[in-house]
Amino acid sequence: MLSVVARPLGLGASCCRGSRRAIATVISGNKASKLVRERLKEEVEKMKVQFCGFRPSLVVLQVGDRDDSNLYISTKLKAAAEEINRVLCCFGDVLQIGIDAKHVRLPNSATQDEVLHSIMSVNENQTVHGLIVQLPLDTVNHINSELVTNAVSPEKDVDGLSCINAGKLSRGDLNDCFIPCTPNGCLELIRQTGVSVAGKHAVVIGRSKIVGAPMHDLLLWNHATVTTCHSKTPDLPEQVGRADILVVGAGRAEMVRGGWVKEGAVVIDCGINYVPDETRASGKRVVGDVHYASANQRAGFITPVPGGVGPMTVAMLMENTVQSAQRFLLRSQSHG
Ligand code: NAP
Ligand code: LUD
Repeated sequence: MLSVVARPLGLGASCCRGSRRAIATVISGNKASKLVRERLKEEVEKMKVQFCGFRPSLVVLQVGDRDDSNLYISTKLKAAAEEINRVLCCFGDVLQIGIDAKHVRLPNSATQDEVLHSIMSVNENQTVHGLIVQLPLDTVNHINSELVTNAVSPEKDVDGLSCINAGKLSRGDLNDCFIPCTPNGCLELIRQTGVSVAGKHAVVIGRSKIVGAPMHDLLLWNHATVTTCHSKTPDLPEQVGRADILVVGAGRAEMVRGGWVKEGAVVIDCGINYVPDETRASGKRVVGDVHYASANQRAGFITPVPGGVGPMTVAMLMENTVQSAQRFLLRSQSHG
């Protein structure tokens, strides 16, 4: 069995050895996501046998051609696709689950009506179980992204971004909604530490619809006491210092300094920020919202960037798609 934490549990919590501090245990999103994807592969194989070749199906709708969206979408498609021939497989160690994933790309000149029309046609297609609209929309027109996200049928909204699913999550109806992939991935990483959420003080930085707000709800309904911080929070270091569990999704490169972090805390860094780096061929590198080198001197557990939350977002999209297909099968059975 793969361990997703880089040191045995129990050694993870920060402790002092003489005057030298122990560094935090790294929670590997790469390893945790592999475990999830392996489990899903088995579930999809079972569905295929039991329901005569049935396969969960996902559509990823993109408007425009942003480089970052292209990268994230290609990771999602690779994780989903059925492995036809292991020898011909060119996706390195990407483990493929057997979800039938389709990428629909509209040009950046597409109008709001055209985007809505595409969504409606996927909503009506009974062979598709999951639909996501990759954000942000890259468009030359004015498109209301709230309207677009809410046009996705709640039964196919495997991103969990429609107001129906978000409302259910905020009320604690966790078993009757799709939980947004990034917060769900963060919770899974927290679980991997062995630290229980119930009764802990959790601090979330950010209140976006895709990360901060659903993370707050998910931690709350897993019985943490939650403080959510944002750009108008006047005493961010103080708030961070109270966190047993800290989840950061601010989009500010290395903003959270190690000195703010409570000793032994679980630190989950959602940030994906590209900073200039002349030592790299690409001229840039990716860093999180947490200053890793100083935070890992105080945290008990910490996620790296890359290789932390990002891969879990992808794994949780696969999980929601398989769940949606299972619900679809249950509904069709109960309708005779
Ligand atoms: P967003 O929509 O820009 O929201 C950022 C949030 O952070 C806002 O609520 C904002 O407050 C708050 N914030 C900004 N600056 C702050 C500051 N100085 N102090 C305290 N709060 C501050 O971004 P997002 O979509 O949530 O994404 C956040 C980060 O996570 C980005 O780096 C993004 O790339 C990354 N991300 C990663 C994944 C993944 O899978 N790893 C998934 C999604 C996002 P206000 O509300 O007051 O403006
Ligand atoms: N929109 C997302 N927009 C952006 N990182 C992702 C993401 C994979 N509707 C909708 O997929 O869930 C979404 N739904 N998002 N994101 C960000 C957000 C969306 C971010 C990172 C990764 C998906 C990922 O695989 C890798 C890592 O962190 O190790 C590589 C990072 C790198 O650039 O090197």
